[in-house]
Amino acid sequence: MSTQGLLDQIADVGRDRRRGGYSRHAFDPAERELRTWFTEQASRRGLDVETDRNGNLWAWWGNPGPDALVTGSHLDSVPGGGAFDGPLGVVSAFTAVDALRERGRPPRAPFAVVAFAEEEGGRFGVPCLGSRLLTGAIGADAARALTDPNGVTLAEAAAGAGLDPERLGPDPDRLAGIGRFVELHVEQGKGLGYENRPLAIGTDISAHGRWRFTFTGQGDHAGTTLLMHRKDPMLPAAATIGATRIAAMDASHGRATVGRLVPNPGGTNVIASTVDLWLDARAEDEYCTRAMVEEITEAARSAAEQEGCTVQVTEESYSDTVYFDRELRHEFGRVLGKVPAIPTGAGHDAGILAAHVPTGMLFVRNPTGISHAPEEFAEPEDVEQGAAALADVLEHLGS
Ligand code: HGY
Ligand code: MN
Ligand code: MN
Ligand code: MN
Repeated sequence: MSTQGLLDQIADVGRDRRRGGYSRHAFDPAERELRTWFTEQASRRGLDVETDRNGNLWAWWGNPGPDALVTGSHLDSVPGGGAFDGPLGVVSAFTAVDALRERGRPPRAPFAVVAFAEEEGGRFGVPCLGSRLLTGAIGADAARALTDPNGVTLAEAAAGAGLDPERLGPDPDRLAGIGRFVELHVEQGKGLGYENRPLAIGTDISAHGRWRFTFTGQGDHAGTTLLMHRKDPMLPAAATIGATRIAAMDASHGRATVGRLVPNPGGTNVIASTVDLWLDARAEDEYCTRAMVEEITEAARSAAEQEGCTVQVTEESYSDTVYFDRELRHEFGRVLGKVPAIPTGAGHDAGILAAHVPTGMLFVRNPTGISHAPEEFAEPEDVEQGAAALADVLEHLGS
C-alpha cells in the first residue's frame, strides 16, 4: 500500500466536523482508534507491538535490543489540527519497512517504528509528554498530577487506557537501547514551497516553552457594577495578549502566541472572577525566549495592577534549542544528495530524544505552509518521495 493510502485509511479518525481539522488527544476515543490501526499495520508486517509504561507504541522488527534503529513520530493532534503533523512520520515508517523488505535489505540492528503519546500536549498541556516521560525530562509525580480541561488526571486517563499509573516515568533501559532515532515530519512553514524542493534535512529546533497566566479580579454583575468598582481580569488579559506581538518583534526569531484563554465562570453578563491564558513563546535561544516572556510578564503585571487585579505566571514547559546530530545529518546528505537543511520552529519528540540519542529529522514539503490547522497539506507525490527517502536513509543506517 502507498504511504498516501495509509494516510487515507485514518483520514476520518478524529475528524472534527464542527471546527474542521482533527482532534486526537492522549487516550481519547479517536487516539485509541489510531492505536488499534497502528497495531494492525504492525501485525500485518510481522512487527511485534508493545505499549511501554508511558503509553508510547513500539512496533519491533526483530527482538528489541541494544543500538536499535528507531523511526516514527506521533498520532495525536492539536485541537482542529491537520492530517499530516505526526501521522506522516508514522505511516512513512511503515511503508519504509515495506520498502526495505521488498529490497531484501532488512536492518541488521534491531528496528522499531514508534508512535509517541501526547506529543502536542493537546489534552494535558505538556508537549512531547510521552517522550519526556521516557527520558525523564518530566518527573513522574508531576506528570501523574497533570489534569485535562475536565479535571481528569493523566494517572486516571492512563489507568483508563490500561496502563499502571504507578509505572509512568523514566524508562532508562528502553532509552539506552535506542541507537539512533529518525523522525520524518511534514514541513510546518513555507520554506520548501519557496525553494520548490520536496524534501529537507532538519538542522535544529528553536527554544520554546509554555507559560500559564492566571489573572484574578472580582466576579460581579455586568450591568450593575460601576466602572470604578470593577476588578475585571479580562482587561489585563487583553493587554497581555496585545503585548505579545511587540515583545516578539523585540526578540530574535521571536514568536509569541496566545491560542487559549479561559474566563471563569464565562457568562456573557458576568464580570469574570479569573481569566487563564496560556502563552506559547519561542525564539532563537533561551536568553531571547525568556527575555520575551519577561517583557510580556511586565505588561501583564502593570495591567493587572492598574485594574486592581493580581496575576500569577507559571512556566508549564520549556525546551532549549536543540541541534540535530551532525554525523547523522551528514549520513542523510550522503544518501539523499543535495537536499536543503532547514531549522524548525516546531517542537518534536526528536527534540526530546536528541539529548540522549543521535537524532535526525527529515521534512516533506507543505505547499500551504500552514500547520496546526485543516489546511496543512502535502502532495501525494511528495508524500511518496518522503517515504522513499526515509527508506533510503534507514537502509543506509541499518546496513
Ligand atoms: O507545538 C509544536 O511545536 C509541535 O507541533 N508539537
Ligand atoms: Mn504539531
Ligand atoms: Mn508534530
Ligand atoms: Mn440577573
